[in-house]
Amino acid sequence: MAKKRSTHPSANSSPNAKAIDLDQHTVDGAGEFLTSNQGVRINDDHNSLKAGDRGPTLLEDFLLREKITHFDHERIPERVVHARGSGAHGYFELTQSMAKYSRASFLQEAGHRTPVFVRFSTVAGSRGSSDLARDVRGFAVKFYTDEGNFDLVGNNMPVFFIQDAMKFPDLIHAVKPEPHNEIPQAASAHDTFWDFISHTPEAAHMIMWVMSDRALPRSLRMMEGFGVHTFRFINANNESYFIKWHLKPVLGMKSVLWDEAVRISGADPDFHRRDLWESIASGNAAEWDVGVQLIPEKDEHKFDFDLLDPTKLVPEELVPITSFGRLVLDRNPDNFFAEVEQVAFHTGNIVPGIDFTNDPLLQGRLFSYTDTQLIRLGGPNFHEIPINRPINPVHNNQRDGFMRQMINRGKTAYDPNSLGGNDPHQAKSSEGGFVSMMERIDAAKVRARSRSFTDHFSQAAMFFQSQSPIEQTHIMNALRFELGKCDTLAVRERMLYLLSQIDGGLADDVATGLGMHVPKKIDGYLNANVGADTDAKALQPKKFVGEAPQSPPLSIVLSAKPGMKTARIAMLVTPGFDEKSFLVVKRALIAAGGDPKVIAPHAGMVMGDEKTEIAVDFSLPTVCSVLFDAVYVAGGTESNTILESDPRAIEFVEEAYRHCKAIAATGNAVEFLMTTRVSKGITDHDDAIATGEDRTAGRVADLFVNAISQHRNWSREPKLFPIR
Ligand code: HDE
Repeated sequence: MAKKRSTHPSANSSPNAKAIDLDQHTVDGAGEFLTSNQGVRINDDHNSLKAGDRGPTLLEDFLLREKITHFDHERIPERVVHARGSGAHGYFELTQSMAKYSRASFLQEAGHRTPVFVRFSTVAGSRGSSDLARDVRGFAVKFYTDEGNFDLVGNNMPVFFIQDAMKFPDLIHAVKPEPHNEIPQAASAHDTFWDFISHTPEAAHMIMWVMSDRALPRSLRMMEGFGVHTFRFINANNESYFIKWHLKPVLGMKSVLWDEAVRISGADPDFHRRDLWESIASGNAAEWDVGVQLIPEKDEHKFDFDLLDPTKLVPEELVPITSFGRLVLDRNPDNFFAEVEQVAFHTGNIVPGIDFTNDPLLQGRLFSYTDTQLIRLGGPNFHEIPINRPINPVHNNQRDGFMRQMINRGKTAYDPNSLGGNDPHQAKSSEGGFVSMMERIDAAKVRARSRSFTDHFSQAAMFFQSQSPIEQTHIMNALRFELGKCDTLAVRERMLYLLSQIDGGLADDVATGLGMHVPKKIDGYLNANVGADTDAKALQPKKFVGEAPQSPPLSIVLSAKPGMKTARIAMLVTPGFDEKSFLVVKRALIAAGGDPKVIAPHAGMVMGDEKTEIAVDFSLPTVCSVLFDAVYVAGGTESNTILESDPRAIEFVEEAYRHCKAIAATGNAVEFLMTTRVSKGITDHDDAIATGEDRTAGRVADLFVNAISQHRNWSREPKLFPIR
């Protein structure tokens, strides 16, 4: 059983602390006898105890009862939100001391490493739902610091739908499957969600984010993370700075198209989970630059929005990000349930040097997370589950409860005491004792929303207008899709009106897709989130007029980082493939950091023109091109005739073309491409299509690598799908 926590290998502040060590809790059973939970060796695990081999089973069969009882209790309630998740271990390395701003021990010495566990998630779907839902992604980081656990329970979008925790159950009930028929799963495209949103203009900014490509990440390793709320850093002199957390993926941000997302959901609903798992297993750690926007206390009111309003972001043009560390995920969990399912995050898990603000959404979260773990993990001792334990020792007078693991010695479980020497005892702040920031509050007790929270459209407009034209089109198409799935006309109408308050052009374009007109006014008020005695009229947001300031970091396309590290490339081969050109392309892809996979009409081995056999990674019927970033078709003696007669091969390349991916072909595979819709791209000299003779494979490979490094050729999309 568990050693004393103080001997935990990660508990020292060694800069080499790699990841939280759960080894002391892991077993693999290799070479061991099968036993009961009481340690009794089992002789027959296949047959129950019966009165005769054709007779009734006996109640005394303690082995059968134990096995079945445990099985019957295998499920715990899934998370109410963020049920679908994936996790990984790693570390946070401080690259620059933040001692000037925070006294947190893990932020003092550059080079210091803190073990972390991260859980990514979607929000709306159930545990078994697809990874590719159009949704916000949770990005929750548990830092096992040597002063206790600090949890950054963030998202991949920097703002939220609502401003006050009181609205959270309404929001979630609206987005979850409708209660009468439990439809649809993991989707916001239905009446109740948009009905709620159409009455909730404070969601306008977040809606722009959720309808954007940010909601469809290519990989969990390629999305940003944000703390969302404004938090505080507190330094050793008790000076406070407002902070906004930012995590920027080293691989850059990348997304998929909605059409791909829909297909991936069928072809591989574990697409993100698998991608994270496989990349870590193959030695490619996922990495983010970690930083904060720092705002001195005196600047609290210098913005034209309220720092406490979680529907607002602080544009990087106003406050640049101070980057100070690396978050690296380099180890897969040993057991999904024990780690990813049982990990319990809590916004209230903070350490000295970090503090909260009065953001009313954050304040509500401070209640919710413990409460939810109590029902989910079944009692008050969930902090003792290995993945949730801090790496430094825990001593207090809390006792007993379901599943208590700690065996406390001595007879005192109260404070103050003299019988136990009054230990454990309090720590002075100079000894690391946590002291809340002394914030002066002098106010009337009210149930109200601050007037400084009523501008709902300026930042929504800023986000929309900061997108590249292609991303704006994706937002428009997303809204056409989502509202097109709403059965109730009044919901669509109110949404069109709400969109017209953000951007008239966007509202008109969405309306065209719905075969409707944007209404000039709607019945009742737009903002229905007011108390019964409140004057609703005074709380209606003002339409955004004019041009919004541009913020390029808000756009994935405008802030793209070229590169193809870990890109997955399909190499389509047929028997008799041209080995030389195949190898030239394959080597170039690997040299550029790509991950090529061989795909052939059948599984097993495939022989090239020089009689070398290579292993097939996937047969054509088991995959489709949405699972890859790019496609290369190898030439060969018969490649064109074999592929031309295979509808799956045709679909494979045409789909990649439709999704603006890089495509390459050598030798007579080019003839094959010319028989498909890709021929249009070849004749149009599309930048992301590289073709040539087998002997020019080197040049083809260079062009191909360059095209994959751009991720997508977005200029192809308007040619294929002109807006109507
Ligand atoms: Fe959460 N949220 N949340 N949330 N949240 C949960 O806690 C809640 C909010 C976020 O991988 C729950 O353990 C309330 C914002 C993540 O385990 C629950 C409010 C942000 C995760 C809960 C919010 C988040 C959760 C469900 C409004 C982005 C997954 C199960 C006041 C900054 C953590 C659980 C994981 C999970 C409540 C709003 C992020 C019910 C009441 C804003 C990443 O406690």
